[in-house]
Amino acid sequence: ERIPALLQAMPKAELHLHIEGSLEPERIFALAQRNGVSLPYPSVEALRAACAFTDLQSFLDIYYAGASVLLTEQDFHDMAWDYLIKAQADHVVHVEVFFDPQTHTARGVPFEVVIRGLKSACDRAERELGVSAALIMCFLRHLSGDDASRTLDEALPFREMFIGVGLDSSERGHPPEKFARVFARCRELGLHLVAHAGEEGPPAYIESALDVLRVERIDHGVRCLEDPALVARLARDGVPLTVCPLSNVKLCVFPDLAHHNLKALLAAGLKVTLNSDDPAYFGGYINQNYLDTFAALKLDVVAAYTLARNSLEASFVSEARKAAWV
Ligand code: ES4
Ligand code: ZN
Repeated sequence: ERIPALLQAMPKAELHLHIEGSLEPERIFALAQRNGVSLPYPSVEALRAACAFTDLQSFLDIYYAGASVLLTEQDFHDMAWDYLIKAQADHVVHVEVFFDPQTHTARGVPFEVVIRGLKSACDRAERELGVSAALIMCFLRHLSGDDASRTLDEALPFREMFIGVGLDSSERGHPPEKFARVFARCRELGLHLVAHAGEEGPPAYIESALDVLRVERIDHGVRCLEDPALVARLARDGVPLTVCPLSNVKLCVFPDLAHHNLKALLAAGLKVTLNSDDPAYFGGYINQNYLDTFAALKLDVVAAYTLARNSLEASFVSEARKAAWV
């Protein structure tokens, strides 16, 4: 078969990757030891066993526990560097990395420690790996809009170190409207805007992410198919969806990859991209998402090129650099 070789070798962009979700269990335990942090799991095996998720919240509980071992600038640098090495091996030429500052500042880790550690790894990847890497700061939607606004205040001295903002964490019961004011501020600052919507939440959240937050991309968005008028709008406007198939299966959005709606999303003319979300928790990095999804859905070479091209086009790099890629 030539498709797996093509999927692996194709240059691609990763646009939906939570850096805290790239912490492998072994690394979590090593950092817990190094930093004297105690974990609610006695061993790597116990942590892995706890990773039988039933929904988004059951995952987030473990994800936040895992992130609690991160304390120093070096910790954040090492985490991002580990990921960037793997991205290079998967022929990722550009990545837009999500990070969750509130998870860390709430534990007393200064914002500056988080962003300096991550940014130095991104800059190093550009120099040493030939992978371009940019940061997108995500607000936690289970917290308040005011909390997000205070986080933006803390981030302002580091404005040049990140390219955009996003919205993640528990979706149900936390509509985009909660974050209208902080996103308006971010827009004024010239930041790129994205939001998780339509992963577990209803299509109406995708609509309000577009209309109220004015985002440029939708993270996940797979539930858009429940609203044909919304699908028509997303297709007409070429709004990219950053789909994460292995994540969707692990969080029980679909029973298995064979039942994933990726094919229907593509058939509807949507600008779909494939991404890994939280690779350490969901069973694979970006190429694993491509390989397993293509095998399960029997996708062809045309789909491979379409998805890779979409990922490059949907990225926030300059149009000049895009022209050299595609
Ligand atoms: C996340 Cl899969 C997913 N959904 C929402 N928020 C998240 N944070 C990390 N992974
Ligand atoms: Zn996500």
